Amino acid sequence: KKVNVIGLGYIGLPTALMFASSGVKTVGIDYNRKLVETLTSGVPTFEEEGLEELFEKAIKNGIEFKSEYTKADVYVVAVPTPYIKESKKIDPCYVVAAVESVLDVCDKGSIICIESTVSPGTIDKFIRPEIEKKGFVIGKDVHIVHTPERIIPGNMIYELENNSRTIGCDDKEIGNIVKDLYSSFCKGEIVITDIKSAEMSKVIENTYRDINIAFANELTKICRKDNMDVYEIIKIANMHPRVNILNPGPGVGGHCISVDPWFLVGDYPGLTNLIWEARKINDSMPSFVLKRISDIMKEHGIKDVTKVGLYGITYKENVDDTRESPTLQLISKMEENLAYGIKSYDPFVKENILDNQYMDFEEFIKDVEIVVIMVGHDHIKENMHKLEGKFILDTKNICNLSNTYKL
Ligand code: SAJ
Repeated sequence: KKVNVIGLGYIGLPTALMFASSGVKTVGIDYNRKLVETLTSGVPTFEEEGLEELFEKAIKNGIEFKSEYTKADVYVVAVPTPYIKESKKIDPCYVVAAVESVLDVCDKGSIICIESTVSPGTIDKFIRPEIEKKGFVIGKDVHIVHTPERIIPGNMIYELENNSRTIGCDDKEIGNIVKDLYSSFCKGEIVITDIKSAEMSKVIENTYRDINIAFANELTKICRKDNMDVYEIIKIANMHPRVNILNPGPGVGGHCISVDPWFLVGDYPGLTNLIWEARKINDSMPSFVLKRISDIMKEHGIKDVTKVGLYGITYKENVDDTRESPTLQLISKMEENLAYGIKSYDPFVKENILDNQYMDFEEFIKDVEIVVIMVGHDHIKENMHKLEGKFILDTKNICNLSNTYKL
């Protein structure tokens, strides 16, 4: 089988490389010509454990990168699915555009796999009508399948190979063809279901995690009020055989967990109070951190916020993705309220995206009195001793130095 993977971002690229490395004839397609050029020149476009080795193998196996759609047996669509801020509903424009472009080139009987996360019912509401409008009969001229992914940035390559997967389809036979294709690299169990159940299960997986993080964050607020150590309390509670509370933190970032629950809120208003409340709690955490910073400044008579430095700009540890990151949310809150000049540094962020962002760790440390650990990169764990003598607000519970404040 020949596969085209459309959208070469955080999900599409490793997936395309995985297909190619496993011997599937693969073309990666992205409308961003510059990205295609970079990939064609043999350079991966983001940092991820094991990605370079996989890239080399895929190139040896003849993977191609293009901006134009080409003919294939199976098209895997992995483009972003943002949500509309006002209505909280999904904006399927990129998926729809990709499917339309596939229809312009594909042969009869081609299979289109939507790998992008979509809200339950999106394929029925937005994709099917688009295909039919173009005169195609679904199930005959073209087949539509949902193949949501579950890989976690930071451990993507391992999880691509080892996670179980879901295939949502109208027709079991087509489901089995897609299952065989993914089995070229996926060793996990592959379950076949209907399309809407596959859409729903993907979205609720991320919603489940969001709600559980919100619980940990709410506990943090409760414990802070009475000056109790939330980490100690969670550690003890988690000794119960059926309790597993997640880690509190400065907020929930990334393009998945902070976005997908909104799909449910948008589509099921009145039925999603818990989900909405969890989103609000997680979104309130950057302001909670800001309040902690201001308390610490007051305690030590520090008036100048340029003495404060945020360590970590990405949405989580050891990745270079800054989408929806708590640090960016915190800074935007400061700008709204205080127009402050808070400093920042991140070893993974090589471009200057913020005012007062440092490119050099040592200089950053030299210039600040309060360091706020926003992200637990391995880099800071290895350099923790360099924070000796500073006040530290540790939102990740990774620092043992004196003068450390917890969340
Ligand atoms: N976070 C906490 N406390 C925790 C765990 C995470 O505050 O205990 C924060 C992180 O710091 C980060 C955010 O939540 O800001 C999300 O990070 P994450 O590591 O939980 O998840 P993602 O967004 O990197 O990947 C998720 C995963 N989904 C689930 O674990 C249910 C991944 O498996 C999905 O494939 C991915 O979303 C996706 O693409 O949908």
